[in-house]
Amino acid sequence: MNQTLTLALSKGRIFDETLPLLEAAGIHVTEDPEKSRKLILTTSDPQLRVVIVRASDVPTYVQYGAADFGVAGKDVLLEHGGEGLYQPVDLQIAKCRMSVAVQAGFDYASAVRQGARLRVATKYVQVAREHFAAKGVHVDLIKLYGSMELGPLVGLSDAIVDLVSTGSTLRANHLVEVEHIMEISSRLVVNQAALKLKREKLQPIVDAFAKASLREK
Ligand code: PRT
Ligand code: MG
Repeated sequence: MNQTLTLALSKGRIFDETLPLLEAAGIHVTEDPEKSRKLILTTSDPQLRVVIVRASDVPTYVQYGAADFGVAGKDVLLEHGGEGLYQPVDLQIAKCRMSVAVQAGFDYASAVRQGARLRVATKYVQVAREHFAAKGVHVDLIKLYGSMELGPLVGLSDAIVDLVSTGSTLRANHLVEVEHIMEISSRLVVNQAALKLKREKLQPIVDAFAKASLREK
């Protein structure tokens, strides 16, 4: 069996924060995705290559076996559904939280108490739907693909569900966090067939990632 492995990563924080984990597994990525337009990167291991895809596409590449494994945020995995994916390790990287935010002046608590129907803009419709349903809050969800923070400022929505890390994006746009939905970190995702067929090559890397991620906690 061909033991060549493909790892799917997204540019930016996931790539940057996965590099130390790869180094811990003795693997060095020999090209920088910020400097090159290449979508397939070589590594110091001739049997391992890295493909650069959109963060939200990582689970899809791994699900279909176009990549054997990848790194994806819990936010992305919850929206994808995780079908066909084995998730052996919480890597404890790219950490943030998912929250509900509204414009500074908007009385969210009283709107909820009065049973108002709220318009909520978000990229995370699955998580948002479950969150508000569990609280018994009636919402109309508006699907966006980015810049959710703009929603309340231009009257598109009453609230947003978005990821927050330092809080500076919310502050810069006069928004305040009113509810904390969940903590987010990135997971290693592995194609289930690859795990069986390429275990000899894959397992040591999974183990090295697991060991290195314990230090991130
Ligand atoms: O950018 P693109 O549309 O291609 O995709 P993406 O936004 O999903 O990718 P990327 O690389 O930005 O994020 C990859 C993963 O990093 C996400 O899936 C999360 O699991 C994780 N992560 C960790 C974050 C953040 N922190 C984060 N702060 N993802 C996004 N943000 C954004 C947030 O949406 C908001 O716009 O940063 C802004 C808030 O940051 P603060 O520091 O101002 O609070
Ligand atoms: Mg982004």
